[in-house]
Amino acid sequence: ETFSYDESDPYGPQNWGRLSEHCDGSQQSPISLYSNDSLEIYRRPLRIQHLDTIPNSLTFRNNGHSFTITFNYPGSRVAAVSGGPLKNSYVISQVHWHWGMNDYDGSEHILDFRRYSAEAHIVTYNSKYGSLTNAMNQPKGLAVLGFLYEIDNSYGASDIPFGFLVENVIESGSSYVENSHLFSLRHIIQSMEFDYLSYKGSLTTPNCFETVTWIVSTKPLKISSHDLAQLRRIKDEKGKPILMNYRPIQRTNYRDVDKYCS
Ligand code: SG4
Ligand code: ZN
Repeated sequence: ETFSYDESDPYGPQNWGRLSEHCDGSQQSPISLYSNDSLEIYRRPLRIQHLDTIPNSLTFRNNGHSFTITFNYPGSRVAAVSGGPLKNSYVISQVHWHWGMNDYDGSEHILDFRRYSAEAHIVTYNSKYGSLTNAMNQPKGLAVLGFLYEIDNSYGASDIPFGFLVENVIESGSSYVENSHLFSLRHIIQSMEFDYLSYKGSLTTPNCFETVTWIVSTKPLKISSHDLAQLRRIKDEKGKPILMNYRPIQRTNYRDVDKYCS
């Protein structure tokens, strides 16, 4: 059986614990974040190595739950993140998005009482584990960079042309490899000058492993209603469009959330 986001489904979010006990753990994600409530404030920017390396190829995939782009970097020049809260170098593996039924919900994290229109997750793994699969269930195995989106319908404001990107992966399980470069991480990480909040949490889908250092930018990106609507075209295993794919807010359980300024 596979999970769903439908509260009335036997494998909906409140029952993900049936699929993996980790989903009932005490350090789950997403949570509500507050940009001015942090105990610790650090002046330690993230560093991203080889951000402008052109991947050998990009793999676009619809896994039935989200739209994912996996980066295949030339071996010696993988894009990697370090600094900030990270004690090691984390290799950038893929990016995917979460969205909602309408323009005013869709993000997984809530920032200052506000749910944003969508959220991009750049998934990275600790280089000492060699691969995403190996790192996923290991201590400090993953770091996920989260970027929130707000609606901006003014001409040219939207950062990503989702229409082109999703075109060939509308059906669940479909994927295709692209060698030209119509998408780059620069669309999301526009500059290293962003403030962010960081806390210890989990993957937001089963198996919900509690191995993720979350790094959530407090500066929202822009998306147009039209581009956002393109994400709702992709279909789940039942052939129905995925209208929303964000997990409900989890208990913070007194975890620390630290603030980082660049
Ligand atoms: C989405 O379903 C992605 O498509 C998954 O990516 C991802 O799993 C999952 O979300 C959970 O990631 O940043 N939201 S999250 O916590 O990255 C992983 C793939 O399946 C392991 C490749
Ligand atoms: Zn995600």
